[in-house]
Amino acid sequence: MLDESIQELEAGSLARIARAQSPEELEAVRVEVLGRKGGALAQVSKDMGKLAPEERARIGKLLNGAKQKLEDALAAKKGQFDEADLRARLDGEWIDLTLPAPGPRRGHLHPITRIQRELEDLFVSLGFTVLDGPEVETEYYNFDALNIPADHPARDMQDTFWLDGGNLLRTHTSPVQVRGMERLGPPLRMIAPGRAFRNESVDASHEHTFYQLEGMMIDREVSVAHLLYFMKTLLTAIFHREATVRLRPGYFPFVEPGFELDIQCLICGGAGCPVCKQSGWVELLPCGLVNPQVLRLSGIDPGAWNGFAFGLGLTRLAMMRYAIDDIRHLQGGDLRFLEQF
Ligand code: FA5
Repeated sequence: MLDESIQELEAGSLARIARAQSPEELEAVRVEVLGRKGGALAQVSKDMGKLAPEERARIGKLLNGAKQKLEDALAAKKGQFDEADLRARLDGEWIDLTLPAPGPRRGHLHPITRIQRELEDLFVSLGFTVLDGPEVETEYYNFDALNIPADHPARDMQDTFWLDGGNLLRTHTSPVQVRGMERLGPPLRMIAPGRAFRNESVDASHEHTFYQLEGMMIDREVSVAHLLYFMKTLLTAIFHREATVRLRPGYFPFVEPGFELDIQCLICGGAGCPVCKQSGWVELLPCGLVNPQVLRLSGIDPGAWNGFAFGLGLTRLAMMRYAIDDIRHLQGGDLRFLEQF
């Protein structure tokens, strides 16, 4: 009886070991058959006490033999699993050291920087110099030298971030005109791209920090025709087609006459949207002939020289060029937005 159950158990277990598909399955067989408590072989050996001594020795031998065979079979099978596992890892973790390394991720230029560089190239090709000026300005350069004295109502047109000590964050790029006139003198052809800051509430077309591109030309006989020629050249270069513009009288103390050059809103095609405040037109390019008083304040004789100046809204230009319907996207830092350019 006992002989038979031991042989059956051995043969059945060896077959299960051979069939096992995973180390976990193998371990389950081991516990079931060889487990010290409750294992099938342990159950069999319990009955040995009832046997006669010679019979007990014979069955004991048989049991030990079966146990040894099963342990050997388990170890061999486990070895197979370990080897397969190692092979899979070696395959998976193999590195080809001769492959070229992945290069660094390339960035790209911000849409405003792209337009700024295009305009710089254009104006340099027309004989203009690119100037830079400080973002923290004195009251003199931001206002007084531009014919906006302290009691002038035009100061209220641009809400100013004042700093401790009386300096300010420049409200426009026009102070660089003054620095250019002082440093280089006439004749002068200069542009000054850069940031401007205004303490005003932010909406779809207004930011507290935005980009302008200032331009100025001083020569012997500069006229409104020169001004219009350069403005049209500028807009055609940016939009690669003739943009629809309109010219209105505009008031700035530093130009006389002054104009507002508006562009028909390219977001809505002139039908009206939040960017153009439903008017169909976007203020883009205030300009005019330089007020003789501004020349005089910078030491230039208005009897001998005159000129034009303009203050292009570079951020708004980028919005028109790329059909961006909210100015806040441009400096929001959201990569999903920026990666489109
Ligand atoms: C000026 O800043 C004058 N310095 C421009 C100028 C220069 C006139 C030289 C004549 C001669 P204005 O405040 O209109 O003007 O601003 C110029 C342009 O900057 C606007 O047409 C607009 O495109 C842009 N701009 C003004 N405020 C904001 C703002 N908060 N957010 C974005 N763009 C703005």
